[in-house]
Amino acid sequence: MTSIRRCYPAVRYAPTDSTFAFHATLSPRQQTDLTHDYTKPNLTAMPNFSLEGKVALVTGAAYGIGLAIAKALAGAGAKIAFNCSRPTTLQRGLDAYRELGIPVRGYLCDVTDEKAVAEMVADIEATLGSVDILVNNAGIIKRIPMEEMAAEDFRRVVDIDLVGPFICSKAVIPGMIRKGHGKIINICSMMSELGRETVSAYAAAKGGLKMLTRNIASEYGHYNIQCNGIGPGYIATEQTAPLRERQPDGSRHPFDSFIIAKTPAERWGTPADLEGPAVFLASEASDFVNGHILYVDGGILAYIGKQP
Ligand code: NAP
Ligand code: GCO
Repeated sequence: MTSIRRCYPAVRYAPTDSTFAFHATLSPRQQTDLTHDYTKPNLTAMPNFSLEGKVALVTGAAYGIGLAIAKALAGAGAKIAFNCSRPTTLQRGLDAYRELGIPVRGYLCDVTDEKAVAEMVADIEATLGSVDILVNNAGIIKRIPMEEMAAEDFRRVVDIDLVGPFICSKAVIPGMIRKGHGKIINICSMMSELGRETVSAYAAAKGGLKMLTRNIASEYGHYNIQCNGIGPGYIATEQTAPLRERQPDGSRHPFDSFIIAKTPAERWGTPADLEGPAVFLASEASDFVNGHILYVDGGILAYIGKQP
């Protein structure tokens, strides 16, 4: 009991007269937060991971990481909307959700088009309800040595991977403020922390996305909006397929072997590896986690690398 008490500031666990006097000076939401009596821990209770009744928009969720995250949020009870920028991809996504038995609203909407994003969010509000959870997942990469890269290519990557999350977040934040809560999850990258050859634009965008995450948390935390990032390690999707292509002699791609050696888990991640972290960051269980980047990388960032 003593150790539980030590974990919380005094006003949170001591239901004394002075505590109630302190409540009176706080907003209704803060008062509600303080009603929990930490002197009586319910050892059988789980934190609330349920997303029952929540509305989630996952951008670029026709396949790959976005689809896996949307599936997990649906499994936890959320109603799902997704978008992508190409008609063939939209159809592919709609087919995938139908096969999974997940009701979904799919939109053809480029995340860089501010007007289209605003219209999509308005339609989601009118049909499913206002967005409680936004996952900024849509993204592209161009692997081009920097001295050969056209500024136009650099701008396109930054536009989709960084300006897109700004536009989508901006579109849902007013509804979250009205509702009194909201969760924004930005899909970052190893390249939010590390650089490597050929990915200058992607690294610049994903590094920027990490800081956009912290800034949204800072600017809107007092509205009970949590904005966190997930930083996937190397995940086997179509985006990374060229890095895993078998060599003509059937052996592994050198980059594939490099990643296995760089990852303490000694494997590539799968989209499913991101499901639990996404549900956690979308749920009440993470209500005091804000501006954090949760790296889901099999240990890459912790590891100095295999000794020769
Ligand atoms: P993916 O397989 O290439 O899927 C990307 C999705 O984004 C597609 O549905 C795509 O559909 C959509 N998209 C692309 N441009 C868009 C735009 N302008 N507007 C709307 N949607 C757009 O990628 P992934 O590997 O699943 O990665 C998903 C996210 O995780 C990306 O942000 C990526 O950078 C990040 N990430 C991936 C890895 C990895 O190892 N795979 C690791 C770290 C982070 P359309 O083409 O139809 O638009
Ligand atoms: C690359 C990769 C990466 C990953 C991912 C790592 O070319 O290095 O595509 O950037 O996709 O973002 O976390």
